[in-house]
This record gives sequence, structure tokens and C-alpha cells, in this order.
Amino acid sequence: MGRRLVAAAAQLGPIAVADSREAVTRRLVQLLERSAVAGAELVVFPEAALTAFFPHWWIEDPAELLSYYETAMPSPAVRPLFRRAKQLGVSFVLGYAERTPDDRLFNTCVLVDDEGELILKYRKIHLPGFRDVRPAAPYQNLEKRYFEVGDLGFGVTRWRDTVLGLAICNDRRWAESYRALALQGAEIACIGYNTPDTVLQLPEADRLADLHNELSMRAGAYQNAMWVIGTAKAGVEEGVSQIGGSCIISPAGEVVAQAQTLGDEVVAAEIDLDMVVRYRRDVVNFDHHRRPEAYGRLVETIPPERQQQGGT
Ligand code: CDT
Repeated sequence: MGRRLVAAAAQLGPIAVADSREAVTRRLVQLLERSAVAGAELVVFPEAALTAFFPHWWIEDPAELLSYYETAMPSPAVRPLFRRAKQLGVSFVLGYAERTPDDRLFNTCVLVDDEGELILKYRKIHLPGFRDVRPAAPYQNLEKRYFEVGDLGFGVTRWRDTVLGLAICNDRRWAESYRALALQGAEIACIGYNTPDTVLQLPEADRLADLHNELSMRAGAYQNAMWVIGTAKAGVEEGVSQIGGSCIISPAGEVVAQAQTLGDEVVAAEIDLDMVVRYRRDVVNFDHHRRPEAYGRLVETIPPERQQQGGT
């Protein structure tokens, strides 16, 4: 039999600024139920799945800005999702903007097990974008303004008979994210994202937005012999057009299931965890072939004067 499970990427279409948390949670519950019908035991929702992706706008009013963050997880509005998941025996990954009791702001996701217990929290480490407004840009990318860099490292946890790791959106473009998870034994990486289909400051890359999304996750999967579940918030959200392409990728780097729409959609696939074991034994055998003694530069810190320069 081997170690097998069905997992799902639960893609969301756009969320309007005016949509309430309760209304969004109803959509999440519907996606969860559709995933369960497909046999899924693990469901991955997008990054910041409870609201419109507010870093796309310059928000001056502090009260308005803070209205996008959750001060508790689950909050009363999100509790129906936790309850339904427990009834169905489904675990899930949910992204949201987090405000801590001491007023720190993070782009966060959690893994909730089939008992409704929060068993892993991750705070996004690679924050794209800028701290300041770009008046001429068609949309903003203000994650560096609205969030702190995650302070929990790249976490993994045992989940059932495997090890599961979390990353968020821009993390998926960095090889180090996957490797940090894989070196801790993660066999599945769950990654939610909000990605515009145009690239600020680099229009020549616009036509490649879908390709770069898939390329990053397929490379991460293959180079680390792990399953990757990538889930988008897609479609035109308050005027910002975002890619879809939510998918499940095998340790061979193959896309085994992929969303076809830019709306609410479930894609599910059977995940063979022993494939990780085979690929880590016969292809990317870390213990036999890695050369950490040559990797010193990978962990050198960046001087502060270079940290503010452009790019998303
Ligand atoms: N949310 C997030 O991290 N979005 C970024 C946009 C960068 S545009 C190339 C992403 O990496 O998808």
C-alpha cells in the first residue's frame, strides 16, 4: 500500500474589500466540503485568504489598515471552518494577516489538524515589494511596509505519518525556502499565493507570470524531492488581476493536478509519500551529495545599505 493520501489545493477567486470575514468563511467551507468529497485529508487555502490582498493598496488610515489583520485564530468569524474541518476529519492550511497582542504584524499561515488544533504556524520570511508608495504604478506592493519579516524560521511539523512544511507566496521563488524545509524532513510543502499577472517594474516578465509561478514550484519540488501544493487567490480583485494555476506537484517535478479557472476551484490528487523516499535515496540524496562546506555565502548576511533597493 505505502504511504498515500489525497490532498487538495483550494483556490479562491477574488475577494472584494467589502466582503465580510463571514462571507469569505462560507466560501472556504464550501471549498473544504468539495475537497472532502474528492477524498482530501489535507486542504491548502491561499495566502491572506480572509480578505482582499491589501498590500496592493496604499492605505493611510491606521484603523482601516488594521482592519485587515486577525488578532486571534480562529476568530469567531472563522470558527465555522475549524468546526466543519473537524467534522469532516480534514486538516487544512490557511493564510491570513496576523496582528499579535504586542502589535506586531505578520503575513502568516497555520496548519490545523483534523481535531481542529493549530499545530504549526509560519510567518512569511521573503517579503516582496516596497515600504513606500509608487504613484505611477498600476497597483502597489507594500508587504515590506505592512508586515515584519517572519520570526519563526521555516517550520515543519509531524502530521500523520509524514512531515509537513509551510511557506508563503514570494518564498516559493527562493530555493532556500524549499531546502530549509527539506533539510528538516518535510515531505510536503504547502504554499499559498497572491500573484499579480503583471510584474511591477519589469513589463517584459508579464507574459511569463504563469510560467515563473510553475517553474519555481516545480524546481523546488524536484530539487528537494518533495510534494508541493501551491494555491492561488486568482482573478481580478479590486482591479488587480492575479494569476491562478493552483497545482499539486510531485517530487519528480511533474504537475499532477492544476486549476483551470480563475475562480473558486478545488484541485485534488493522490500523493505518494514513498516517492519522496525513493527520490531522496536515488536522486537528491542530501547526505551523500550536498557540500555545505562550499555553501558559506548562502548564509552570509546582507548589509543594511543594500537591503532597501528595488525589485519585487
Ligand atoms: N504575495 C506575494 O508575495 N506576491 C509576490 C509578487 C511578486 S511579483 C513578481 C509573488 O512572489 O508572487
